[in-house]
Formats: sequence, structure tokens, C-alpha cells
Amino acid sequence: MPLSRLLTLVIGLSIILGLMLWLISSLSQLYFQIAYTSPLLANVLLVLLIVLLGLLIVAFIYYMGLFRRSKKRKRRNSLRVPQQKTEAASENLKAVRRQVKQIQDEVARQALISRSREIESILSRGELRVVIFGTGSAGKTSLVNALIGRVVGRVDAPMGTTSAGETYSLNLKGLNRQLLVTDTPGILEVGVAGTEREQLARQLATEADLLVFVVDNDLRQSEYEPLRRLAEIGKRSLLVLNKTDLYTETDKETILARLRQRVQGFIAASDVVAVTANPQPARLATGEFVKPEPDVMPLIRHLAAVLRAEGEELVADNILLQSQRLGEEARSLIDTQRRQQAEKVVERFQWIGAGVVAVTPLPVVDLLATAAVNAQMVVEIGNVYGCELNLERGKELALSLGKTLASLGIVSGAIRLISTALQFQVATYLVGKAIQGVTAAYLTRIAGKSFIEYFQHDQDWGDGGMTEVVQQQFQLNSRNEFIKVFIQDAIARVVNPLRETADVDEWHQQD
Ligand SMILES: Nc1nc2c(ncn2[C@@H]2O[C@H](COP(=O)(O)OP(=O)(O)OP(=O)(O)O)[C@@H](O)[C@H]2O)c(=O)[nH]1
Ligand SMILES: [Mg+2]
Repeated sequence: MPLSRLLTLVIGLSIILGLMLWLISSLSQLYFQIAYTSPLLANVLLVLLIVLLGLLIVAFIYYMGLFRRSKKRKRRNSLRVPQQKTEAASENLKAVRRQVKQIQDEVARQALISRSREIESILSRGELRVVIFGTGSAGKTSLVNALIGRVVGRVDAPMGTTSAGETYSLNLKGLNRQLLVTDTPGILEVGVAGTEREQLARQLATEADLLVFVVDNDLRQSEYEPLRRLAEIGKRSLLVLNKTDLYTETDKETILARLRQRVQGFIAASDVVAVTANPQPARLATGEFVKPEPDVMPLIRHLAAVLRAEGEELVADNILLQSQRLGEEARSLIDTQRRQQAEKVVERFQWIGAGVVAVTPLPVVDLLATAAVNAQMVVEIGNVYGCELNLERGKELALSLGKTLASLGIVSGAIRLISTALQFQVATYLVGKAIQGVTAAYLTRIAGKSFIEYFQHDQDWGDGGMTEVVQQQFQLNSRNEFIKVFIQDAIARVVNPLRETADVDEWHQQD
């Protein structure tokens, strides 16, 4: 215990003791004065005093107990938040493992499994990971060197000195978790190698519990964007202005103020600090060069304060974020896979339907829509998305979509589109059948694509209803480039078979 504190304690205790002695002597004087006239009254007063004192002691103990309990509860509450997040992260990882089974692409599946194992092991190790991130040559490696207190990474003027992520362990007082500091390659370097390194750096940055973004001047737009994006996904970040030895005190303050203003909204002003990681040697009047000591204390102090106050929460937040991202990745892989399978179903039905419709004369144009939307196709697309539909429900859905196609004028629109495209490609005697067949294929496609959207969104047509989805699909599928490819396919699959049957008929007639 420091001497000053000991002295205060002794003086305080002496005052309390003196006051108590004074109180006791005054009370005993009062007691004897009253006892002189009425001993009974004096005794009653004494009993009352003892009861009052007893009550005071009980009340004191009671309130102390309450105070301590509420403090404990508060602490337990603050501990419970990270715990809940960690539990949520474990649940996410379990869900990912269940989803992974549905992924057919072996490479993608293995990548997801190994990422989920990695996150699990981070979860169990419980280290705090600080990632140093920023433009090439801003002084990231120099900062890591200064933080670690010895030269661990190569420092050089040209960009691209650091080409891979390097992790070092750092001791900070008062932290009950191990602290790891990762140096990353600089972003915004030119060339393919630079892009690859940047990708690695961004990956490492998204995995950080805490990000330290290093700049050596005002933020450029190309620096601002990645920093804002990382903050947007919830990455806790500090912004560090390095190389302050190159600036006068006023310039340094101006740059700091500008930095704080630019990142206002996603980084607090107190999280913007200035350091000198590797000051350049200065020339003395004697002509001698001296190298000043680095000054990274403002960052170390702030880092320690942030990690002590928020460390548990940051680790929990980050693990939750990582597991959510992995979940999203798994879902998006499954979505792509389902879409591909569902598109194959549509492709199959569009050509089957086309052949049948081409040889069945339809009295009314709008019937084409009903003929084109096959109930079995709806059932099969539903199955791809894990929805068990019976044929009855399939028919219902197919019919209502057919009606929508007709009511929106898409049937006549499609006929016009296909007629124009087929005009010069098909012999006159086949044109009627060909147009009918190919339009049927085209409408099947629009219907199928609309159903893919419907099942993709958990059997929901969205705010604009079926009409909007169908119109959107019609628009997407009426682009020139698409129509060209579609017609080539249609000629091979619908028109040529028609021509062959017509030739055979003619041959029979000649016979
Ligand atoms: N004047 C001055 N120069 C510095 C300071 N810190 C770093 N430098 C210089 O800046 C240059 C780049 O430093 P590095 O630490 O290699 O920068 P980096 O961000 O790791 O660079 P990359 O690994 O290429 O992305 C070197 O020449 C350093 O000596 C500083 O505080 N003051
Ligand atoms: Mg470096």
C-alpha cells in the first residue's frame, strides 16, 4: 500500500475513533444527569438507544448486501451477453454443418467444413486477434515492430514489402486472453500480385476481433471505402495516423481532425490516434545522424483500454459474425445449386411441351399459356426447393400462372417476339406450327423461371405478387442476345423435328 494511502487511512480512523469517544462521553453524561432525577427514564432511554443502534447496524448490513448482490448481478449480466453470442455462434456452426450435407460440389463443401472447424477452434482457443490493415507503405510492419518491441518483419519503402499475413503474440497488462497481432499486405497496390495480396489482407481484416487501420496522411477515397465497408459489417476499428514525425504539431492536429471528421458515424473520435512507428534519422547540427525512438504509446494505451473494456464482447461479436458469414456462404451455395437444378427442370419441360403443342392446333391464342405451364414442372421445381407439393396443388399454381400470362398480354407479346425471330428461318408451310411450339417453350420458360423465384423465397411472390415476378421474367428473357440463342436452340429442338415429320408425311403421300 502506498504511504499516502496509509496516512489517509490512519488519520481517518483516528477522527472516527475520536468522534465515537466524544459521542459515548456525551451520552453517558446525559444518562447520569437524567438518572439523577429519574433512573427509570434514564434506563428507558438507554434501551431505546441500544435498539436504535441495533436497527442502524441491521439496516447497514442489509443495504450492503443488496448493493453487493446488484453489483454481482450486473457483472453476471454483462458476462451473459458474450455467452449468449457464443452460444448463438455455436448454433450457427451446427446449422452450417447440417446445410453442408446438401452441397454437392465437393470442393466447396470441403472449404466450408474446414472454415467451420477453424471458427470452432478459434472459439475454443479464445484469443483476441488484432489485425493491422491499410495501404501499402503506410507503416503497418513498422507499427507491428514497434508494438512487439523488436524487429519481426521487413520494413521497406516500396509497396508490397509484406506479402503474406504474419501473426505475432503481444503481451498487454490486464488482459486475460492471449493477444495476437497480425501484419497484413498493403491494399491498393497495382498488378495481379497486388490484387491477390489485397484479397488476403481483406480476408484477414474481416476475421479480426479488432482492426487497426493505418494511414500516413488524410484518408483517400480508396482507403475510406474498405474501412467503411468493414465498419458496416460490424468490425470494431481504430484509425491510426502514422509517420507523425514528418508533420509539424499543427499539421498533425489538422490531419487528425480531418480524419475524425471523415470517419464520423462509424469510428469514434477517441479511436483515431497518432503514432510514429519508425521515425527517420534526424541530422544534428554536428552533422551526426540520430534515430529517434518510435512513439506508439498512445496506441498501446488505447488498445489496452479498448481490449480490457470490450475484449470479451469483441471476441463474441466476431465469432458470431464469422459464423453468420459462413452460414450465408453455405446458403448462397445451396441457392446456386438449387437454381441450377431447377433450371434444368425448366429446360427439360420447355422442350417437351414445345413438341406437343406444335402438333396440337389451339383454337384460342390464350390457351397457349395454359398448355405451356405444366403442373408436373411446378411439382418438380418445388421438390428441388424441398417443398412437397401434390399434383393438385401443382395444377392450381400452373393454372393461375397461365391466366396471369394471358391477362398481362405476355402470350401475344411472346408470339410477336418469336414470329419476328423465326420469320426468315423457317419454311412457310411450317411457320404456324413452329411459332406455336416455340412460343409454348418460351412461355414455359417464363413460367418456370417465375416459379423458381417463388420457391426460392419460401413460396412467396413478394410484395408485387405473381404479376410483378412474371413481368420481370418476361423482361429478362426478351433481351436480344438471349432470344438469338434461344431461337437457335428452338430450331434444333422443335423446328427440325417438325420438318422431318413433314418430309416423312410428304414421302408417304407420294407413295
Ligand atoms: N518518417 C517515417 N517513416 C516511417 C514511419 N513508419 C514507417 N516509415 C517508413 O515507411 C516505409 C514503409 O514502412 P513499412 O512498415 O514497410 O510499411 P507497410 O505498411 O508494412 O508496407 P507494405 O508491407 O509494403 O504494405 C518504410 O520506409 C518505413 O521506414 C514513421 O513513423 N515515420
Ligand atoms: Mg509491411
